[in-house]
Amino acid sequence: MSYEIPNNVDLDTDPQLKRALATWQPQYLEWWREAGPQNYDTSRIYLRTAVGITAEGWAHYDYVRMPEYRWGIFLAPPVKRKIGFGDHPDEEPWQQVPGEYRKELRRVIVTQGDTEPASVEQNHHLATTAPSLYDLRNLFQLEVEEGRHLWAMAYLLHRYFGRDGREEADELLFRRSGDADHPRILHAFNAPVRDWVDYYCFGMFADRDGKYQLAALAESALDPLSRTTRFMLTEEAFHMFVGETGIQRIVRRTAEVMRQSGRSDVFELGAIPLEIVQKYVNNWYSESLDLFGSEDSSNAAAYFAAGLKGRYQESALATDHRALDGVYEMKMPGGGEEQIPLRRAMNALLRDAYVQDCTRGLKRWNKELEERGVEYRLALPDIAFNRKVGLYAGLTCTPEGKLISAEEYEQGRKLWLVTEDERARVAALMKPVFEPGKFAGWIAPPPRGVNNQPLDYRYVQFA
Ligand code: BYC
Ligand code: FE
Ligand code: FE
Repeated sequence: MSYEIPNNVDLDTDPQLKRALATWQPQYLEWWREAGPQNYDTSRIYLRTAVGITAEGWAHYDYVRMPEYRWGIFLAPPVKRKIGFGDHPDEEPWQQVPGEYRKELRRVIVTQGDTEPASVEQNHHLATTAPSLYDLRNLFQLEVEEGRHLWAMAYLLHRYFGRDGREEADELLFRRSGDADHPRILHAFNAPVRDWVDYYCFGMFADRDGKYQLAALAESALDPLSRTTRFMLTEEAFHMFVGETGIQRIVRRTAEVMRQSGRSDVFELGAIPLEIVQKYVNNWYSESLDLFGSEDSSNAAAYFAAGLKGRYQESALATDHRALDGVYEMKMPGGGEEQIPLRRAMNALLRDAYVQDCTRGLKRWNKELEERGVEYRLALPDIAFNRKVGLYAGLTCTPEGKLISAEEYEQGRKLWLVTEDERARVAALMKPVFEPGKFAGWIAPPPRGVNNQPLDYRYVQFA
């Protein structure tokens, strides 16, 4: 099976590229059939499809059957700009890949591209346990967009990297999340997403890393990379919305059940205790912090110097865009700090912007508790907690950031991270609810539906 590829990159004027993508497309569709959401081939799903980059082309809603979904290639419109930072400030952005940065650019694009299909694979089984048609529809929306993000990166590889680009694009369809022999590149994208609480946390924390990584690439000197990531960012906002409001609705529901029952162990009442939500947060927040790479990174310094990856909103910041002077002071648990030359600390700076953003989300969750007279508050663990990458990797400390012995940490793990027993209790609540307007007992309905449709709209029409 194949179809014409919707695009705004003049595919028709480049027959060679068109042929290469026409070879890749059936492999992509094969991958989607295998790894995409389960069992929904013949259902009609109310989706938004990017058919162009204008406001209209972008907000096109209709019922679609999965086999008829059309992924396309879209770049945000060109803007007048100069390379904003690094060793070549004020030069013209590149329309082609310079030979001297080819390897680095390929690596960054492959790393980004690898996360997109990985997340689809991680969510493969979730459609069978959706808590409502609204949530099921949002899951499909998110998945097709991650699929399109893969297209965005595969396009850059095919268009700008010749034969090894084509090979890398094939590899993107070959690796599999969690596969022992051919895993995805970054750790968080091999971690299992076992239930809808994982999924919402993933949207809140991992997709938010996506936002910051894409924003850093939107600053890139390579203009097509900048334009494609700018368009991806518009979709990323929805992914974070799904994650953040998903947890918010769980918290709201739990608070209501707690208030009505006067109990805090609400598992037996069909809701998810706040202590358990906190453990999922501990898991996914620490996992996502690892996605920024090491705080002290010569790779990050090289990317910055070359103009490949900037800081968050680099060009809008009134700052020294060369970043040759200055140090980043990194607090270590147990006292003391590491001094990192600024350019080597680009991963840490990007992560700091991310942490602030997460903190705002946590405030909104806690407001749900406050408004319902529940005293418990959710918190982000310390950035050193449970880390596998960077200067905090392997340190044993509490979620409050207090250094402890390895034995104490082993003891503490079951208090701070989700246990198998707790996962089983959450799994027992994950029963599908597919009646229009109805929601599973562990999650509150959202305040409004999709695209001004009512909550009891038939967002998915089963065959
Ligand atoms: N896991 O200097 P270092 C998204 C490796 S999410 C495993 O510390 P550097 C999305 C690294 O490869 C956004 N390995 O860091 C969200 C290197 O290996 P080598 C994804 C890791 O190079 C939800 C070594 O450690 N986008 O879009 O600055 C759903 C030392 O590296 C990890 C990007 O990531 C890790 N977590 O790398 C769907 C943007 N971290 O060379 C989608 C592209 C580091 O020593 N990627 N390593 O063998 C990059 O810009 C960079 O590669 C990194 C940081 C951000 C990953
Ligand atoms: Fe994505
Ligand atoms: Fe995303």
